[in-house]
Amino acid sequence: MAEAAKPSDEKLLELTKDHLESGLRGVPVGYCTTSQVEADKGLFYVGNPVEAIGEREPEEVIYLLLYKQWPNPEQLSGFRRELLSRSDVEAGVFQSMKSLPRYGHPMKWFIHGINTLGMFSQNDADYRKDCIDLIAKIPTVTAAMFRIREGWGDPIPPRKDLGYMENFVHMLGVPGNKGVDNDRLVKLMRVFEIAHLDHGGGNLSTFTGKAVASGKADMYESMTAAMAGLAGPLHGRANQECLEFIKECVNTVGSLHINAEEVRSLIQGKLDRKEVVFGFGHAVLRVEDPRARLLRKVGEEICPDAPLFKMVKIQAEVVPPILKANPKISNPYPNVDSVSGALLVTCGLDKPEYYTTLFGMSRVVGIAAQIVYERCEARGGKGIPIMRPKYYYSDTGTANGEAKILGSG
Ligand code: CMX
Repeated sequence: MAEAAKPSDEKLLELTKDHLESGLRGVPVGYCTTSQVEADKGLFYVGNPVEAIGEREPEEVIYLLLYKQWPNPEQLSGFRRELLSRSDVEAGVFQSMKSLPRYGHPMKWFIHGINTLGMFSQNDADYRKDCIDLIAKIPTVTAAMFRIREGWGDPIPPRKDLGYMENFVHMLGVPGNKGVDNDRLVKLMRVFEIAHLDHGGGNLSTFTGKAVASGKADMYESMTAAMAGLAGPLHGRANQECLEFIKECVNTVGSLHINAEEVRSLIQGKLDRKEVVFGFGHAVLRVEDPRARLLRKVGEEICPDAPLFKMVKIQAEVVPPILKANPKISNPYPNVDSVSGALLVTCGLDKPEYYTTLFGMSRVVGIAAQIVYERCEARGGKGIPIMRPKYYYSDTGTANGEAKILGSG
């Protein structure tokens, strides 16, 4: 078990003017009961290092995040039945998707799907019930979004004999003429799902979802807001940008004989031109993201010789020493997005603009679990109050000017 950060009753943080306009970096605001990110170790789900549990059944890990303990065999099969029994989605959700413009970004479709799902739910603001409903239905909605937007055909209903990710791949029904091997996609999606389920309490999408829920917006409204947060290029959409970057590197050095020396000079050139080296660095971690290792392990199983994956592996070796030479870069190591896109392409999901929706499909779980805690369990069950941070009035329009403090609003 990881050593959890336990705040004492002592003063937690001396707030200074430097904390203003810093995106709340390092400002403690609450508790997260599902996961924690440790700068020198990585991500833990309820105390379990994600790298050690990345190949378990996705439903087991979802159960762990929801109930804070591993399920026994009966609990696991009961939970699976529960998810399956709630996995069907009203036809009206799909009908509404059919009217959306194909050129709209998939994240906008995904957000629309969650919002519409909320309209078809009983809307009784029962966070616990809506949490399980949303987790059960989100693979159905995501798969239908792919099929309708890509023109692959009508949505495929869930099968009651398949596991959570097996069902997703079944409902996706990626057309066979792309040479897709579904077993490989299943293997990848099981680990991808687990790797993206949760990431502590303070990441933008999670924090946004909880903030919106604090006004007692229901689970679907809160999740819609959370996913809009995830859609930004500095947050969830980084996985789309990372694949574009790897493709560009392969196109530049050629796919036949990817040579470490050429990759090294390509990366150095990018840094010299002040360009971003995608797939490297992290806002919190100061070591390699263990999820990158986890996904590279899957890559060794499903596509060891694919040029994009070879580029991922060479970059993991040659990029950190180059980035380390720049003292302002806090973390020179690979992050989770350095790998995932290259693997998805080799399994037939070759359009990077969809990758954030796959991230979202998984992250819905952690955010929903955290919303349940904040709405139904925190403060002895009362829930945390509506969020209302303080802002100082400034007529200079800049933090560099002296803020006029007019009292609380
Ligand atoms: N390439 C180029 N410059 C980088 C860099 C990288 N991979 N990582 C950090 N830097 C730069 C930052 O842009 C920043 O520059 P300025 O001072 O000019 O603004 C400086 O180094 C210091 O940054 P930092 O303290 O190391 O990192 P931040 O917390 O500011 O940013 C992150 C973190 C992830 C946005 C940044 O490392 C980055 O842009 N990485 C590449 C994009 C990427 O892979 N994103 C996926 C993140 C995955 C995840 O969050 O899980």
